[in-house]
Amino acid sequence: MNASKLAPLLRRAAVAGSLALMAAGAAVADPITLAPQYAGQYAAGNGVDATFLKVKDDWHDSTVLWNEATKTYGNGSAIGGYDWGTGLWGLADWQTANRRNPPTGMIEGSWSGRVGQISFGDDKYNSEHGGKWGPVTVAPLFGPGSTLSSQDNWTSHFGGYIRVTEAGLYNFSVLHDDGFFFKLHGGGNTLEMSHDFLNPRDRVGFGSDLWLSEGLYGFELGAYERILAGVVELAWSRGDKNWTPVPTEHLVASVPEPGSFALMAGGLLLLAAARRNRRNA
Ligand SMILES: [Ca+2]
Ligand SMILES: [Ca+2]
Repeated sequence: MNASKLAPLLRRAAVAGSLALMAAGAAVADPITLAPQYAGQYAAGNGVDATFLKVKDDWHDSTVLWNEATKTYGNGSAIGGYDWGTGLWGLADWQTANRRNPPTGMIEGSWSGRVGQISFGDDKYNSEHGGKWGPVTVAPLFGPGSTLSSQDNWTSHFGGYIRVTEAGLYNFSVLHDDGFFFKLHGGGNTLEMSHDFLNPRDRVGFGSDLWLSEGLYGFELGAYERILAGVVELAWSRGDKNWTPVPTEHLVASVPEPGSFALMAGGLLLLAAARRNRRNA
């Protein structure tokens, strides 16, 4: 088998991750049972924490590998070494941008905050592909008043918990352009799927449905787009491949702790004291 035939197979394996490998050979994959990280009924969430980064379009230090002879990703030499190799090309570059201290000169702008359902993109996605794949919210980076140089070369990062209130079959998918990784934590296990490098936009889900029960499941989602249209959307289905974005009330930023109300009340008291001081000043 030559490299060009092998590459799509490898890519498919990477997309579906270990789940597809476990299901190989089975006509219909059995559901995978995943216990929650925190069992029980939890109050509705108000979204999760997110960070969006705008990488400079002329950033020229990609460590994604490219084989010029076979025209394939994943081996060869770093794309940042080629004249044409500016911007983001894959998960390795996502990791570089999202380091605690990204390289000087890489990041042009950023936005961090709480978001509701995870369904974001750029103007080009909405105008050219929103009709087919569904319209999304324009990423906060590119909101009104944005002075960024373009809506290309941007990353997103979301983390928190998915709140399940009814036991049953579920699956998760990520609509992406150009790439992503998704991790789901429960019962001491982590399920992961990813789509590295540059890809035509697509929605990718786990190869098997998951049997989930009431509670909170930790998750992390990272995505990036290089040029033209960009999108990231986390959706779920109830065992029927009927995808809808995970609703905001099922996205929880942090596990409620006993005594959190007392902490909040303490915070309010401090705020009140600060206001009083200001008035006296
Ligand atoms: Ca774009
Ligand atoms: Ca794109």
